[in-house]
Amino acid sequence: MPLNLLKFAFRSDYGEPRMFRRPDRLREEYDVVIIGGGGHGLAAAYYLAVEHGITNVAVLEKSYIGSGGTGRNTAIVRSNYLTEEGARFYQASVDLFRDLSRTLDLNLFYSERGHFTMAHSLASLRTQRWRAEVNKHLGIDSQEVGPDFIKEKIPEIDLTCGGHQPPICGALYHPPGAIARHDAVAWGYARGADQRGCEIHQGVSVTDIEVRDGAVTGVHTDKGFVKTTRVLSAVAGWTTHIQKMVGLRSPLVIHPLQALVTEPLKPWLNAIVVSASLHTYISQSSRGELVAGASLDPYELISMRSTLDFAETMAGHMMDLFPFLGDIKIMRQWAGLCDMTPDFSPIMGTTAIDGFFLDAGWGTWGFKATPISGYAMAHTIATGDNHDLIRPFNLSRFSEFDQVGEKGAASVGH
Ligand code: PYC
Repeated sequence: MPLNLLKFAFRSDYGEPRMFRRPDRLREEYDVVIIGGGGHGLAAAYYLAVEHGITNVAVLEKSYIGSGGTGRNTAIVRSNYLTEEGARFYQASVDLFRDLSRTLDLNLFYSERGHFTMAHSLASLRTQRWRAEVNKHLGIDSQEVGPDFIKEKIPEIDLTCGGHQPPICGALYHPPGAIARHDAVAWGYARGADQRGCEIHQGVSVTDIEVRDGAVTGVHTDKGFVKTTRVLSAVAGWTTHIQKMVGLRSPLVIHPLQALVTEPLKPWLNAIVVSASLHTYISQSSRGELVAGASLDPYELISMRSTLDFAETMAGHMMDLFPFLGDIKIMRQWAGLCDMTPDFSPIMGTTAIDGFFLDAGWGTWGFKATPISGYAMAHTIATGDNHDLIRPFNLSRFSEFDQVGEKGAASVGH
């Protein structure tokens, strides 16, 4: 072993640059406190600094950054949504993602693969056609394709599903569909926010939020109280816990969502394959692993345990689509928490509590929205006015009967 490496291994203080600083204590007061150090919270901090010059910002993360939904999703990025509001919003995210490695000066392994939503019935094909038409109307690259096209692009697929499932009769094809290195997105935003003066505090739990006369005045944490008049909650599966601290109600329910990766294989799958009927999505990561996920666990639960039942069902569906995977080993499986809304759209923006902002309702669709949610929430916090792109997603839509129904495009049937 080279001497320098040996010396490095035995050093007690590592001289290597860290991605971001670790401040040892909280300040007395911040202009903005962001609860949740996932991609969304960190992106909001980054854009508050970059776009609005607001740098007296604390991101409070009870665990380590990216330990929640950011590190637990299957890293799919797409904008082939069913509603105009949704498609426009997610397309703005794709636009930011495309240049994000350069923006953050960090390789995010952003890789456009083409995204197929397979239909196994005429009813499903009709939904895919509907999505394609909405997308085209907004200039988003999506089209309905037939079995020959699918087979040409993905020669390994068994369109008959081995006779175990209804055969694939067509698909929604969305060429910009991409995957990215999800942890790196969190690290990149964290580093960018930190370099501009924002503070990232890991291992700090928020225990309460102080509200006086309908306005936020501070945040209680297990490391002390901090004054602030603006709080963003960006905690996905923990939103129902935080919203109670300010007395807000929302229609969110929390379900686990499970996923797995296989052992690495030589590259063979260049597309992202989703089957809405099998509740299955599969892609191949830059490391060669197949990353696959299912629909929500069918019960409300705040727990991130994995189940054998999921692994068995998932393996079966992977083999329905790609029978030769029968000998491949599953390496890891995990679960994340999904804060589900009744209309399968997020909840974003201002609330009835002055200075309390919500970035929630990310269900199974949060990772792809990371850049634009950060951008739009930063605008909303800085100006006090909801960014145009997120106006349709305000919490008030549930009391005003103005929901944005995205169930047909939320990746897999739920
Ligand atoms: O919305 O693309 C998506 C997705 C993939 C996995 C879960 N949701």
